[in-house]
Amino acid sequence: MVHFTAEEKAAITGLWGKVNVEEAGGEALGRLLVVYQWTPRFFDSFGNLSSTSATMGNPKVKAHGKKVWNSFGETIKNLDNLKGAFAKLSELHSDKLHADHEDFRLLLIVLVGLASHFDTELTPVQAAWMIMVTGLVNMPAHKYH
Ligand code: HEG
Repeated sequence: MVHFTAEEKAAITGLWGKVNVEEAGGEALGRLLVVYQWTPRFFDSFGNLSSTSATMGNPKVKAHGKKVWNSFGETIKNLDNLKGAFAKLSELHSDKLHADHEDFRLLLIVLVGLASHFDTELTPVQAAWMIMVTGLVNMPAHKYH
């Protein structure tokens, strides 16, 4: 279990504070679905994901993206116990949804790209931070053998 110093925690929380969850959630999920073309199969119930514009404009994508990032933000409040904070979601994504843990990394990479887009002060170092933290998240990973 990784232990963060107070400074590291402040850096992570500060960085997350710059992410516009309202907009970035749907954008990031939309980009994941467009760019990584095996990912829409998880979202059969979301309706039309057949093109870039259909995916980016799909209200279910926007709503779900927001839900995902809100939940991620909640978890960032629990940096001392990431594993515990993700326990339930981990179960859902691995046991029920069978999401590939590589897809989490990809989702986070699109988010980091967006974070720079929304906040021009976000430096590459900060973005790297986000990847590192979120790399820990890899929710379902510990469930796979
Ligand atoms: Mg997941 C549902 C969070 C990555 C596929 N995801 C959910 C839910 C949350 C969540 C909070 C709702 C749970 C509920 O209703 O009880 N997801 C979440 C986070 C992250 C993530 C925090 C990454 C940081 N999800 C993720 C990835 C995939 C995926 C990478 C697949 C490529 N999630 C997925 C699906 C559902 C959820 C298919 C169910 C959607 C539905 O039908 O409502």
